[in-house]
Amino acid sequence: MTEMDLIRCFIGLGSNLEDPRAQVDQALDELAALPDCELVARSSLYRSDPVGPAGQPDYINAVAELHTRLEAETLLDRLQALEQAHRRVRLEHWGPRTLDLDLLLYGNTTIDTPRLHVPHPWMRERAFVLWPLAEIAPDLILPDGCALKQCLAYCPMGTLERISL
Ligand code: ROI
Repeated sequence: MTEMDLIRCFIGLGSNLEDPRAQVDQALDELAALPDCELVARSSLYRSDPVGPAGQPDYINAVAELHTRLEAETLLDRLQALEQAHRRVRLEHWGPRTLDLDLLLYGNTTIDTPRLHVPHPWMRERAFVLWPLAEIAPDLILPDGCALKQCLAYCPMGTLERISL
């Protein structure tokens, strides 16, 4: 695999069920083991208040930088297979989950298909995505030319807490 073949991707990880720290740590190992992918960086773990229905447990979130030569839809298949392997249950929209793996960015590409929206449509509004992302890619420019640092200025850390690597 030559450097030129690789697309620089970022994956958002989140869990709030069944030992969320272990879910996210294990998922990072599983991302590192994906064929045709290289885990280049990972953020610390962050504790975040749930966005969505109240009364669900806090989340553990992180972001990983993955370089891949997989097509975006193929990478999505791999991510969904990992979610399934974590026995992800989806009882309600925006409800609690054992593992969420979101394809945040796929190189500098914008994708809008029925299955896949990249950049992730909500990422700019979510401190639990932007701050871990900035930890590993502070100088990132989004596909529309907006600097990540600029997004941070509009999305304060709030109650997001960096807990550990
Ligand atoms: N809230 C937080 N804090 N972290 C998440 O990863 C997360 N994921 C989701 C919803 C339910 C929107 N809320 C979240 O999908």
